[in-house]
Amino acid sequence: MMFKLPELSYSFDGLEPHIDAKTMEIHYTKHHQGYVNKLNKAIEGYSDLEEEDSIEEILAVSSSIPDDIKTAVINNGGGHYNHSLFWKSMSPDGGGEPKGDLAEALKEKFGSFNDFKEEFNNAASTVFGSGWAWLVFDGDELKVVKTKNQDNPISDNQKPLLGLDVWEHAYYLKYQNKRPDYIEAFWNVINWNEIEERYKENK
Ligand code: MN3
Repeated sequence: MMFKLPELSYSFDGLEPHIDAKTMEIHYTKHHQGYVNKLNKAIEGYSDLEEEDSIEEILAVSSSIPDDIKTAVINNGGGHYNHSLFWKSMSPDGGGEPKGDLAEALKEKFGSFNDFKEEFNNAASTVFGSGWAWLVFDGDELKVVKTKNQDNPISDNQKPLLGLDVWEHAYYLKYQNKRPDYIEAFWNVINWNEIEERYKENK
């Protein structure tokens, strides 16, 4: 199969003023599309990989990726996976706090929603250079972790529930060097319904 850009469920200006339309447009049509194109090019002719149903399956067993294309597949496949999850993690109706089981689990693990938010913000603001901050399941434990570049928790046998892109391309047009302002804005658009679903599916 050829990998494709997933459809967005909102318009480029749907997350304004928190995520600006120009950043969304470039991020989706140039950066994410670029990862998809390079991923497809990398696996061309590698029939085992071309026949995989999902990028998750490829990333989960990265030891089986041929050495000559491993870096390209991890970088661009990770880029494709991470951004696909990121777009779905945001919504024009987002923000607020999670409900139900996820809310309880966050409280149990971190003390309170605000304590979780503080730990996540700390991870996001201390990624050196380009990378991501995540809320993941590690076994049956919730954890905040960070990854470099387009690395993904799946490759560490963790299940990502929420991820924040802190590459400069994700915020520089609007926030310039002020990454903490972008991180704070993200909380206004988090699609907790989606994260709660992911929590239930992976629990
Ligand atoms: Mn990005």
